[in-house]
Amino acid sequence: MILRTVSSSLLAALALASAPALADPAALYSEHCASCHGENRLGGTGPALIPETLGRMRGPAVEDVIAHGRPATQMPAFAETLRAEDIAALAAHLGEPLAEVPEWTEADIDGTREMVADYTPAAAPVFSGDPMNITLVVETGDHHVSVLDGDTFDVLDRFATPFAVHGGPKFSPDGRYVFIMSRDGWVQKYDIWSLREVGRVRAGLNSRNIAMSHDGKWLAVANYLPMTLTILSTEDLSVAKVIDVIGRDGTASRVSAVYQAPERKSFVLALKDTPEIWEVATDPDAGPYHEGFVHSFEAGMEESLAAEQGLFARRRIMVDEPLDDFFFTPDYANLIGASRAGDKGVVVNLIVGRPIAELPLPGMPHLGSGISWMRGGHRVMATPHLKEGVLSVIDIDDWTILTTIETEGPGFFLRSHENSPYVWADVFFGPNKDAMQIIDKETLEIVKTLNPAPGKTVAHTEFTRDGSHALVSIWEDDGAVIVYDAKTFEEVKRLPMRKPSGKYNVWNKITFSDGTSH
Ligand code: DHE
Repeated sequence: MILRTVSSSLLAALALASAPALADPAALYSEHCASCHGENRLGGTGPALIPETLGRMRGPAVEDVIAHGRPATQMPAFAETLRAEDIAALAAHLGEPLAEVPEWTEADIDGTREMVADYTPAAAPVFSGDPMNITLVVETGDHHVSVLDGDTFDVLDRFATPFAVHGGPKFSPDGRYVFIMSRDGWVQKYDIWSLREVGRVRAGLNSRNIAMSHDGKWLAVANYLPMTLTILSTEDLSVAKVIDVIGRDGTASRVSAVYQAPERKSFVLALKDTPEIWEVATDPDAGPYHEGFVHSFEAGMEESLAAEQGLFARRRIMVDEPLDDFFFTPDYANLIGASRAGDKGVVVNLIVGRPIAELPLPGMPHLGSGISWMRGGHRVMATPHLKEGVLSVIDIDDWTILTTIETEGPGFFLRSHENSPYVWADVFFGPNKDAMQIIDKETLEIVKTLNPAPGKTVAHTEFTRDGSHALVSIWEDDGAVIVYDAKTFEEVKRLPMRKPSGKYNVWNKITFSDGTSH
């Protein structure tokens, strides 16, 4: 008996001694990952493997991707090559922030610029449909965009995008070109008339979204890494300017998002780490940024504005705390930003350059998805909340909350169209994620709940140019875009797609349609 115990513990000790030690994750990275993802983890043929990118992606966990690869990509499966504990250590290593914040200068950006050599712009659209009724579908399942004819719903083209596209693609004001951004900071230019990619450039290392200038000449890219705003020429994607984002008190800040304010001929920036909103002029004749000067700045602060004039002049609007996720009123005179605590909306008037009202909006309002319309002679806006199953409806003439509409769960996106009497609201989070709820814009009552794919995530609506049809995503890898008759709510067509996320109609976007978030 004793003999048996001794021998089994001896065996265990021997087994432990002979087990290979846990490999160094950095060495594993260099051996197995660096050739595609870069020695510095900032990406190469594969995406960047840094927490800023990985932590924000929906999809299988990092360990799962290392073990099983990603279908239809170059990412191989390592389950046969690496032990489970090494995979776990490697995944943990990728979750660690980089030891040093890398530089990403104008020259670095320009070094990544690739214009497609054999691209020549078509003289007219190469398809017979209405170029203003094209709808783009971002398919995040395999990183592609499908180009849909908005009348026939035929797929005219399906092209590969950089890895992990996020936010709305932005169209040139004439609707011909579209710019698409990935979380890795790549910006891709695509010619809708020619159905061809024009080129791409890496404007940041980890980016949030992009905005188009009022005249279509400049594209701004909001970056987390490095903490900059990159402004590109839309013509050839060359760098026009890289602005370091540093608050008045010297704090460097990530840019949460950049928005286009065409009425004001400017970009508006939400800053993550400093209590300021920036406005950057896209008007070459912008005077010194002095509107509302006396209201927004204390005596003695004038010098910071004096030099700021002309193209890309910068104005600081001081607020009490960092705000992000902006909703803009259609005249771009006011924005509503969400506070970090996610319990209120702060209304900032861009003319006088200071907060003018506060709205109690608990449950993390998702103001960026807000849309507005006219109701009973008043302009109202509605916003979903990421943590509460309600939509808040706000009278934006007097900044009061008109009502809250209870939905089947917290939602992400809202959409309508000026020709539609309804708002379409998804219920992205929670057990009822398969529902799409339709709300009457006058009575503010839910009139219909659609369940096109029970148990699957149903999200994000876009309308056709005339508002006659609504397109809804089944947000799954073997998903679909469902085309509905927007009046009868009957399904007209189901187009199989790989995890379709956002959909963007050229006309609705370039005309800043009432039913779309800007
Ligand atoms: Fe988004 C738009 C921020 C998570 C899909 N998202 C936006 C915009 C911002 C934003 C600022 C407006 C940019 C624009 O269109 O110019 N998103 C954030 C976040 O801060 C958040 C909550 C956390 C993060 O990961 O960054 C976040 N977003 C997500 C997702 O998890 C989604 C569902 C899946 C994904 O692709 O990452 C997602 N966001 C989208 C989509 C839009 C978007 C599809 C464009 C909507 C539109 O109709 O314009």
